[in-house]
Amino acid sequence: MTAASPDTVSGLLREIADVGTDPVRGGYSRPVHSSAETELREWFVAQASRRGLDVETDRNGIVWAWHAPGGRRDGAIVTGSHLDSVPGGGAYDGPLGVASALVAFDRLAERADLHGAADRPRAIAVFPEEEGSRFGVACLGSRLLAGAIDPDRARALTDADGETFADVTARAGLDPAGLGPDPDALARIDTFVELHVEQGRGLVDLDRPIAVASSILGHGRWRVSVEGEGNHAGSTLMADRRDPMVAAARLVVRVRELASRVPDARATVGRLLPTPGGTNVIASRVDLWLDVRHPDDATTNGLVEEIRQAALLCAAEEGCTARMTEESLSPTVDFDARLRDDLAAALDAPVLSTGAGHDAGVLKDHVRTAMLFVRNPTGVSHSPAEDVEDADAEAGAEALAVALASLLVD
Ligand code: HGY
Ligand code: MN
Ligand code: MN
Ligand code: MN
Repeated sequence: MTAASPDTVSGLLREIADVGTDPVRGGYSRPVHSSAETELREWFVAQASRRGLDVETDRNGIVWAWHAPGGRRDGAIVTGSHLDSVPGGGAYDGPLGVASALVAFDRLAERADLHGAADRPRAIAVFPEEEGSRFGVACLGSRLLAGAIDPDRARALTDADGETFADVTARAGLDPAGLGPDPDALARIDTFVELHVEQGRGLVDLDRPIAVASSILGHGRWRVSVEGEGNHAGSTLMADRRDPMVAAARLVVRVRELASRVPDARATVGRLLPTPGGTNVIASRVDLWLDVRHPDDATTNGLVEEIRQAALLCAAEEGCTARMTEESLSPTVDFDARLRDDLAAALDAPVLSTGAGHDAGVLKDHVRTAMLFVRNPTGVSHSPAEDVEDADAEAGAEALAVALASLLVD
């Protein structure tokens, strides 16, 4: 039995509160394999090692911390989340699940009422590039693990500086040729439970600290490239312009109009990149990235097709051309109903859906999967305004420990 760990979730999060702060955007910018995210993974490895867990990084860059009595790993109960962030993200999206997993493991080790099946293997997993903020594909690590992305496509993904995921993977000490499906790793997992800050106000409105997830909204990402004619801002008359920025701006407004007509649809252009991007330069090209979500996948596809048509029209009106390419698509995910209901009963917690994607959503097709949400008083996420009260963070770790203990004796 390890000595009682003084760690609390909020205490652990305070240890990393200065890592990857973003003075320009506010909040945190911790892209995968950046110095900040690497520092966070090293912090996790130290925390896990201090707890006597066997830590290893697999060929997809997923960090696993094992409690494997007698070296047995099959039938494992696994929890975990991610440590990378969106640009200017909050302190909890990802790290709350990782810190809660460490504290839940402490409680499983220390508390007889939570001891579970002592000989049952359990692990904490930390997935890389969950946000897709650097290489454009969300849940890249769990998609590679599950065979949900072609490894050659993953290797060739590039960041804003033109670095490939293969280059960055190699620099992180991994063999890019090793990236790809890992059926043995999946086969070892009996159940995966991810704890995550709620990205919405469901628990605030219910005045409850914890929820069990029912589903994840289907969502996808598309890149629209608008080509025009770059030129001098001063010597080009207005009548002589083919300005892709104007076409792109019209399209952004059109996206809002089209999505607002579809009940429960969400469509966002959160990123727009003019090339070359000079104040006194008419852009030659503008790239914008589209995020579209809806519970019904066919409705998502229909709305995306309308937006594609609108892109062609907005471009043509400005003498430009446009093309749209799909970057990633995740169907709506319904979590295991029996597990959902068992956990909701055991935790006396409400069941809520989420509009945010998660690694659990990728694993769900391969292993029995559940998610727990912890109340976020602001309901805001992907923003420095994201928040979790200390007491709710502890309640989350307790709920996770109870959930894991119940699964360990399943
Ligand atoms: O974009 C999402 O829904 C998730 O936070 N990666
Ligand atoms: Mn997240
Ligand atoms: Mn996120
Ligand atoms: Mn997520």
